[in-house]
Amino acid sequence: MKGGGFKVRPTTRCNSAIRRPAQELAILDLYQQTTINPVPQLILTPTQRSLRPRPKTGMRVTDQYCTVATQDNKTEHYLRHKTAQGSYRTNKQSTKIQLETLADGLLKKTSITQLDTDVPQQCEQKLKTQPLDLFKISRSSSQQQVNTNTVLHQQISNLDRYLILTTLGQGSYATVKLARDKLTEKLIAIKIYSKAKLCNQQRKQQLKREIHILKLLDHPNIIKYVNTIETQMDINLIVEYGGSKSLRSYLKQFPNRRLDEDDAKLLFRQIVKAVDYCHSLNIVHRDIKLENILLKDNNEIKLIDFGFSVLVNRDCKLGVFCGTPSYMAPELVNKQDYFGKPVDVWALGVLLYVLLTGHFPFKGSNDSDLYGQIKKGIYQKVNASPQCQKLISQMLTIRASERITTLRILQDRWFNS
Ligand code: PIT
Repeated sequence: MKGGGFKVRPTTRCNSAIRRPAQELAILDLYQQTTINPVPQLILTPTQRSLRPRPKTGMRVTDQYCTVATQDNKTEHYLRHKTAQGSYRTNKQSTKIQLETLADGLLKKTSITQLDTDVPQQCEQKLKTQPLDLFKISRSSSQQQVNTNTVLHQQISNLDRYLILTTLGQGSYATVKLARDKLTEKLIAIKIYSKAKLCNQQRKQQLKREIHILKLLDHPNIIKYVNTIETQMDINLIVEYGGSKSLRSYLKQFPNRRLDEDDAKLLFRQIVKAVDYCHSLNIVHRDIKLENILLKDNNEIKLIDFGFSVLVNRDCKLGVFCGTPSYMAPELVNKQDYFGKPVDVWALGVLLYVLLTGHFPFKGSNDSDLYGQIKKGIYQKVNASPQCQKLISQMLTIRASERITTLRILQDRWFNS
């Protein structure tokens, strides 16, 4: 690991070669059913962009596009312009839009032509009453059941809306960039997955799952999903900006890279609340670690990276061996099928231990050594209050069925003191 101190690189692993039980396959299939129509993304290639109406002097074209169902069951298309004065003008387009379904279910806009005419009063009225960022893509025109007087708004997902500022992080599959939303002026983070690296079906499926799960989450300590934009080369996952500092980099500024008990508790509480929220939705993160927790200057934490997260069924075990070795629970390193939630709780135990000591509870000079230590479950005592030590031991309990749950952690004495 960069910066030394830790014996084993806490990099994420996922071994799909390991048996995946039928149950997990069934869960994947279920996702596919619930995400048959992922929010369609309308993407313009450079050539198509040149076909977009040129803004008239003093006008700025926004990324706003809307489809209106008319009385006679036809569909009309409008493009919304923002004037220099900040008001909106909407022009009718004689738009021919072909939506092409890409292999991964996203939709791509392949042609657009334009003719300016007036907009029906009713449409203009609706456009005026809704703030721009409430507009959401609805359905692809090919799937649309056109109802009389229905207004379906579509936002042309265009990366031009964002001004890339800097790189926040670089991983093997993706790069995270900091950007500014030109419309809202807000900072956002864009995780850019290169399509070239998403070559196998499993990686694509994983990304789909990540996006699907992110969309379900709404918690103050979990990064919020904003949008997904597909371009020719990349899939851009846009999330709120949660700061540029991970808990790992935060710890580096302290002597021995550790916090005192009260400071650790303040952060740990927020992390447990985020994980408990996920578990209440039957979502298991599967890669809880210092690097996946962002910390803002106001000490607010945000859990990130749902790349290995999965929706679980209470009675079904999982079989995909993934996570980061130093944080892996014994049932994972034993390569047994496992229930997801206890695996997150074990990682929480490792995390609290690291916050308080500056080192991992289980170490080894290689993975196999490390796994041996994890299986034994013996770790050096933490220099903390007995209540805190007790909670750590309840999280680092070898038998998953006897391990404390997040719900119980929320009720714990040390946690609430
Ligand atoms: C930031 C700053 C940063 C990384 C991120 C956000 C990443 C966020 C993220 C990544 C995921 C995911 C959800 C959120 O599923 O350095 O503000 O893979």
